[in-house]
Amino acid sequence: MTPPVGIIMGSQSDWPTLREAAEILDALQVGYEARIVSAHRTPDRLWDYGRGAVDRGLQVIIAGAGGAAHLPGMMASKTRLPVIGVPVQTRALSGVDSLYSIVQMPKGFPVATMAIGAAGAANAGLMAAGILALGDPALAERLDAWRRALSDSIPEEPQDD
Ligand code: RP5
Repeated sequence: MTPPVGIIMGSQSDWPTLREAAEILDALQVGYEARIVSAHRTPDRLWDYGRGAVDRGLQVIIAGAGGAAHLPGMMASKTRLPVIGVPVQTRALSGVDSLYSIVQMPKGFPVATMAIGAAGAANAGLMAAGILALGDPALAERLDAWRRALSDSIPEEPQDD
């Protein structure tokens, strides 16, 4: 059975970043699949994934890539499902290249672009959960509880080291 969230990434080297999204989804008991789908190295796989996404029952796609990061935008061109883009941090340009590649989509094909790196990937998981929670009251409650726990973990006063 197809889970609601597809996590796709351009390379195995992106997984340590995208795993942050997976861990959030695990914590919120949201099902996902993780796949390597490269815009440049496996374009046919990208096409097939995008073409079949709706019919397979996916509801949200998280797409992470680094450098010339065309994966999220190309996926948005192939499916009407919401695509959440995660710019992976790169060595050469620190992920600014990834961010610019993902965020500057032309009118008509949006990608919801997160922050660079691990925080962006975690937020992609939360964004996907928030979208799914619109039609899933039990998930909405779990997401509210997750947010309350985060707030409760923040001390009111700073501590000395
Ligand atoms: C992109 O190229 C991937 O998303 C990755 O972030 C970057 C480098 O890939 P590898 O050379 O590590 O496979 O397509």
